Amino acid sequence: RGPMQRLLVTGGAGFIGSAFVRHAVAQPDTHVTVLDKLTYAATRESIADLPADRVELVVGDVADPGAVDPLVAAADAVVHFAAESHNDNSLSDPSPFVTTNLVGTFTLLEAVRRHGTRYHHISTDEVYGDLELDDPERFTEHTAYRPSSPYSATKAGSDLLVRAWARSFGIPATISNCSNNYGPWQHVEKFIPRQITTLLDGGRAKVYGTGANVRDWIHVDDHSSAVWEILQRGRIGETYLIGADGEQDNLHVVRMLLSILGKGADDLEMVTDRAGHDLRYAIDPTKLRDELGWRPRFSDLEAGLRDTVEWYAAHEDWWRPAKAETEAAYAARGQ
Ligand code: NAD
Ligand code: TDX
Repeated sequence: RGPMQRLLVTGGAGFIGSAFVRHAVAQPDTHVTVLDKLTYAATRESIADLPADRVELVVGDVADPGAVDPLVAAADAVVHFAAESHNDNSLSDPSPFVTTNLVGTFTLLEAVRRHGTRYHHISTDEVYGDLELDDPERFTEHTAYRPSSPYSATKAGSDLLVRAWARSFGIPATISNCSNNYGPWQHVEKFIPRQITTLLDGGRAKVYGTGANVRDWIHVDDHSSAVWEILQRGRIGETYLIGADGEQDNLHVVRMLLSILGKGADDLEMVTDRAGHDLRYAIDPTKLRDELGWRPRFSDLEAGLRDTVEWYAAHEDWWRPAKAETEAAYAARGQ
């Protein structure tokens, strides 16, 4: 066995970052330091049960060079998940998106440049804008950037910073752009947890617009395994798209949740649409599959949703405190 691999995982107390930390710690000879600001979106509990000699939490801001530099210096690799992640929030107040997603990434890249550290950048398919419903093409590594929202524009900008730092300064970087994640520990502001918890509370599902918008769903554990493969075996300088052939329109997802929860097919309401709402995302994951042999474990969305519904039903103590405030913000916007 080689020496312990020391990972710095930013945003490792968030939904996807914490799933990746749990995945990484399950691999031999890996030590993880999490750098997380513990915003409203973080949950310490999601990584609290992991062995203390394998995981350390440092509370701090990725946009703070004083916090970032020594941690990057001590790491063999950085995996950068930390971000402001919710589109609707970026429409109400874009400011923290610019600071965290752009200045935060810049701060990490400068530290990576000083220390020559391996860097993996976590991004989203939203950087490519949206597709028509009947477009036979899906997003690939060659699709042009065309972000729509303040959130996706800051993610697109952060990807471009990584590409420029790789080309101009030769930092050893990879990027992944993943589709919509679902699974345990996702904040109740997001689509699937919002519907599950509203329905558990006896309310009606809230569908933006007509519900025709399509998202390409992937289980968060499949995202983690893909990032792990790219980190270990991806080619430096490359971008990989991560997706699991999970396209569904929002109305269909809501109807699956209604059926799983034993509700009527019409226990839903159409609410005010999101401004600039992207119509469809779809990932072509061919490169990731062919080059790295990665395959998703969760290929049945309905089965994955069943597990997720069960998880939320069993973890009300966790989501309950955030629910009322989140719904109040939605209600103020007619959503
Ligand atoms: P999340 O909002 O659940 O978690 C974000 C985490 O980052 C939180 O723990 C938060 O405290 C931390 N954070 C925020 N600002 C910080 C700062 N300035 N310094 C340090 N930590 C900070 O987000 P998520 O859904 O887990 O998304 C994680 C990453 O994956 C993001 O980069 C996001 O763009 C990307 N992504 C998300 C999805 C999705 O479906 N959720 C899909 C593709 C890509
Ligand atoms: O109540 C709702 N009703 C509804 O119809 C909410 C919260 C959302 N929606 C719709 C909007 C989208 O079409 O559901 C879809 C999914 O919405 P979100 O969960 O807000 O996700 P999305 O905007 O697609 O972005 C997500 O995937 C890409 C993540 O939040 C991003 O971080 C990631 O980059």
